[in-house]
This record gives sequence, structure tokens and C-alpha cells, in this order.
Amino acid sequence: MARTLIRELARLAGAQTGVRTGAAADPAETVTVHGWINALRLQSRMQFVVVRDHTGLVQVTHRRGGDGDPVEAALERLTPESAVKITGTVVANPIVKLGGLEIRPERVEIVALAEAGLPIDEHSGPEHRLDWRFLDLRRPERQLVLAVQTTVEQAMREVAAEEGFTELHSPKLMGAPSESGAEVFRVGYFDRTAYLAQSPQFYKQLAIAGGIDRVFEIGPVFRAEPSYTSRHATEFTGVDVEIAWIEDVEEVMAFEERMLHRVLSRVTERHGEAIRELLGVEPVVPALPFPRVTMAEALARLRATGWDPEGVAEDLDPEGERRLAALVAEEHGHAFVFVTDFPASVRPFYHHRRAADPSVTASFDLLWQGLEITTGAQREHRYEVLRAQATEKGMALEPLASYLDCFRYGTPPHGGFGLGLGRVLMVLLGLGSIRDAGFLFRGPNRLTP
Ligand code: AMO
Repeated sequence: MARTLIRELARLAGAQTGVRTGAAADPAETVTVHGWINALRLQSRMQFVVVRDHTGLVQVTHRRGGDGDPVEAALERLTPESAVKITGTVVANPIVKLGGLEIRPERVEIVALAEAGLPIDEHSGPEHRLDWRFLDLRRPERQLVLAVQTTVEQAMREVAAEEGFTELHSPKLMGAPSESGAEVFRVGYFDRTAYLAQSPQFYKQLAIAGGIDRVFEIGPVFRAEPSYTSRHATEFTGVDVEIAWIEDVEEVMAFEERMLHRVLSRVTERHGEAIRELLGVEPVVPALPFPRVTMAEALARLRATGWDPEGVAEDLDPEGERRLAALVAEEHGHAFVFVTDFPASVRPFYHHRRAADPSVTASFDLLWQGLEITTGAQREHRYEVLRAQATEKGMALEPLASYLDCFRYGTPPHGGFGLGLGRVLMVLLGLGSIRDAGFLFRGPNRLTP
């Protein structure tokens, strides 16, 4: 018999009692559900089983038939998380807490019996849950994260397509590190060393030099950062954007705002209710434009509140980011804030510097509820200036040769940003850690499953 999804059962039970049509009750519908055993209550006269699929839960109720009752025998053998196909009639029953309906089973097929004694339960710690990620993923709130991630990416592609972007898939194996050398993974590559891309930075700029007007990529990014925080992964999904012929980095920020506005609109439309119900979080579509504050203003405002950590002269530490977010939330009622105009000293050599004050870059970070989700900038597109800025940062020009070559034959002004997808999901869904904000986490201590 064809499979019926659990979320469709309410409609069928409604038809059976005449709720839908207002007419006399139709005969009870026979359905087959495919799913996992969520809970079992095997009593002396009755057997109650809750079956779960990716659309919901349903109770299966069976009155024991005694010797020779194959349904009773099959239900008796079940263990939590066994995979089953159950055929029976859907019946409205107001006493049943789960949606006021139940299935009276006629046939129970055990597709795969789960071993007794599951390795994780709702009290398991985060690392143990990750060890058994496939079981952890069976929980509806974990699957919701991936459903929302799918919508987030769709909405990003929607905006990018409307605005004339080309999607890239750039190589992740590189002959030289893509950002600074420190956080790079080295891998054996035949008789030499290759490097895993820390960012598609070089390639998105190469595409701009190649005359592609606007590019984006959603793909893996690798960072050899021995960070054990809730917001760092060694492999994560990056959303990278680059736009040619810009007059100012403001155009890049305006694009990112439009993109995030669309993302939050789509997520709220499609998953708002599920997010509220399963995660207790209220997704909010942010007002446009997002507030903006220069780094100099941010530092001055924070120092006025007494924040003055040692050794942080020109940049914000995570505590500074949180405090700034609190100030902005209070003043503008907004959860996002662009911090702009970072000092050249804390930005990479390829960031364009302001003509009026070359100690400052045309760059930004985007914070959401105090967490950095994006770094972006106008890039330096003038070959000589770029070389001078690299030299000033103490970088050897030789390893940068193929990057620098892109600026020798007419590359227009351009700018872009990199956004961490896991961080966006973390904030959006109120998850405590990036470990729960994607499919499978990778960190310094985790290469499995
Ligand atoms: P940056 O290094 O700031 O910039 O990275 C961009 C964004 O990626 C996310 N991110 C991370 N997410 C999880 N784990 C990590 N270890 C991690 N590191 C970074 C953050 C961050 O804001 N090439 C530039 C971008 C650009 O200018 O276009 C870059 O890579 O959300």
C-alpha cells in the first residue's frame, strides 16, 4: 500500500467523522505509515505505540487479540527506534492527546528492529550526541535546523539570481594558502603539499578580473584554528559574494541586507510556527536599513560604558561585540549592526583604504545579536597599491604572484563579503553552539562521523 505521511492523517480522520464535509461519516480510511517507534506502552490488555516520521507523530492503538494475533505479536517484539510499516484504519478519538486520532493496526511490518538500549537519550551531552549523530538527527528539532538551512540557501540564491549573480564552485585544493598562512590545513598532493581553501577570496576576485560582474558561492571553507568555542568549526559552509564596479563598500552592505531580509522573510513564512513550537524562538524579519556604526565610534561608545580590555586597542573582542549589540538594540531596537571603517592595522592587505584617511579601510563586519556573522570590504584593485600594502604588512610578494597577476590587466573596483552559514543558523534558531547548526560538525577534536 502507498505510504501516507503522518501530517496527512488529520485530514483523513476528519473525513471519516464527517468534520471536513459536514456530511454523514465516510467509512474509516485504511492507510500505511512508515516510520520509527517513538514510544511504546505495552499493557496487559492494550498495546499503545507512537510512530514518528519526518512530518509528525501518531498513536497506534491495539487491543490484544490473544494467541494467534499477528499484530499483537509484532507489536510485542518492537523496541524504541525500530523502523516499521503499519497498516490500519485512521480513527478520530478525542481522548488521544496526539492530535485526537489513532491508527487501529491491521498489519505491522518490522522493517528493521533497533537493538535494545539506545546509546543516547535526551540527557546526553553534546559530544556524545555528535558521536551518535544519526540517532540525534531523528529528533524533529534537529531536522528543523536542516530544513531551515535549505530555505536559507534557497532564499539567498533567489536574491542572487534576481540581481544577476553567477554562482561559482571554486577549487578547495590550492597551491598556496588563500588567506594568511597560519590557519591553513596542509594536505599531501602527490609529491608536494596542497592547501585547503580558507576562503574563496582569491577565486571570487579572479572571477571579477575575468569580467563576471557579480559572483557568489556557497561552499566549504577550512580553517586550521585550534578553537574550542561554540562559534568555531574547522570546516564550515561559507556564503561568499563579490560585486564589480562598485563606487563604495556601502553597495556591498546594502546587498547583504537585502539578502538577509529575504532569508528571514522566507524562513518566517515557511518555518515560523515550527521554530516557535520546537525551539521556543521567535524569528524576526529585520527592518531595513540595518544600523551602521564606524569602528571608531563603536570603540568610543564602548569605552564610555567602561569596556576597556587590555591589548584590544583597535578591534572588538567577543565581549565588546556583545556590548555593542546591547547598545544598538537599546537605541535602535535592531538585532543587526554593521561595524564599518576598521583600521588598516587589523584588516588584510587586500582591503581598500579610504582616500580621506588611509589608516582606515572601506570594510565592515556584520554582527547579529552580538555575534560576528560576516566580514566584508571593498578590495584594493590597483596593482601597485596592492603590492605596497602587502609589503607594508611584511608579506613576501612571490607566493602572492598569481593573486597579484589578476590586477595587472584591467580589474574594476569591486567588493564583497564572506558570511558563515552555521553562525547565521545559530543565531536564527537560538542554538547554543555551531555544533548543532549544520549537518555534521568538524572541530579540532572531531573528524567523525
Ligand atoms: P572571515 O575570516 O571573517 O573573512 O570569515 C567570514 C565569516 O566566516 C565565518 N567564520 C567561521 N565560522 C565558523 N567557524 C570558523 N572557524 C569561522 N571563521 C570564520 C564568520 C565570518 O564572519 N575572505 C574574507 C571574507 C571577505 O572579505 O569576503 C573572510 O574569509 O561568520
